[in-house]
Amino acid sequence: MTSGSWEEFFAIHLPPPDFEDNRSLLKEFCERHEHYGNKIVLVTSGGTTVPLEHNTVRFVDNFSAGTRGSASTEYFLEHGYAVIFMHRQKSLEPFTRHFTGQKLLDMLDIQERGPNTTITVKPDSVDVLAPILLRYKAAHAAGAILHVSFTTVSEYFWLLRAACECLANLGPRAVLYLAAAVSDFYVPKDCVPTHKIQSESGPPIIQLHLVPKMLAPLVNLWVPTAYVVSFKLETDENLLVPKARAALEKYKHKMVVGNMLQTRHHRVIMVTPDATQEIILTREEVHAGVDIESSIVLEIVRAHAEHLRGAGAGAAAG
Ligand code: 9Z3
Repeated sequence: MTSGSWEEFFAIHLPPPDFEDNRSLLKEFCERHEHYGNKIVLVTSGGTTVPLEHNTVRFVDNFSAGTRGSASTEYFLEHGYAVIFMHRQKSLEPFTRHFTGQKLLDMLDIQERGPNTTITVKPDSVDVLAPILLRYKAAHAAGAILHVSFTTVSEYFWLLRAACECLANLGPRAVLYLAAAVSDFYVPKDCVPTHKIQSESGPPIIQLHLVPKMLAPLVNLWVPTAYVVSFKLETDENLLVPKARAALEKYKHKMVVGNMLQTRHHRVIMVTPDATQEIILTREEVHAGVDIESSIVLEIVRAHAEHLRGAGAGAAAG
């Protein structure tokens, strides 16, 4: 079965209620960084949902904790990029990702002396907290990061297109790092019931439709000169490189980062039109808490610099 067109998708699915607010934030952020001649990367992160009811009790979800996107954001900031962090609500975020669960509370001490309560960071936690807090404060003080969030696949597409419209003015200075796990399937709006599906009606038959491939208009129309990196998630090793290469040939963007669900935190394959490069963390590196994203981002920063030199040469020649 073929999917409808991307134009049809936007015609049928209305923008989310907070869309105009987010669009203004994106516009202001991009204009400011464009004015200062900065590079901007759009990092998408986390999984999209497909609601099965308008008043949603059940939904289909795509797996992603948001580790890839949130960690990569920190490394892009370190390399001097301004970052639009477009993430699934409640998935991992840069900086706070280091303190999930009870970690933050375990770093604190509390003393109650009469009416005065004092909370302090435990001395051995200061060394852990301080460098992260410094980087967090610096990024926010410089206005170098913008958070926007989505939940459903339709909200994701509305935000993605809006971000691209704002990034278009930056031309080759924009990078798109599409790490979010985006559903290939959805239930079109008209087929979604208003209320909770009732079990008394028997087992529901839910037909999923194919989501239009947004990478096509994104590369060809929305940000034609940006450096676009997509991610390919597979569970069958034999499909990984062929499917990454096929995506690159079909959409003609710059890079596909392939990863397997089971090994995604210590092995990726970066596929470009003329090379395939594997990054593997050693057991020791994994044990020492090295993020594979530092190497992925470093490679992309290098490739983007090359892209900019090419664009500069093109402009001079033109
Ligand atoms: C990825 O492959 C990401 O690397 C992960 C990161 C989702 C595996 P975590 O957030 O996981 O660290 O837990 N993202 C892209 C997945 C995706 O949906 N790709 C589509 C496809 O493969 C569209 S490009 O067809």
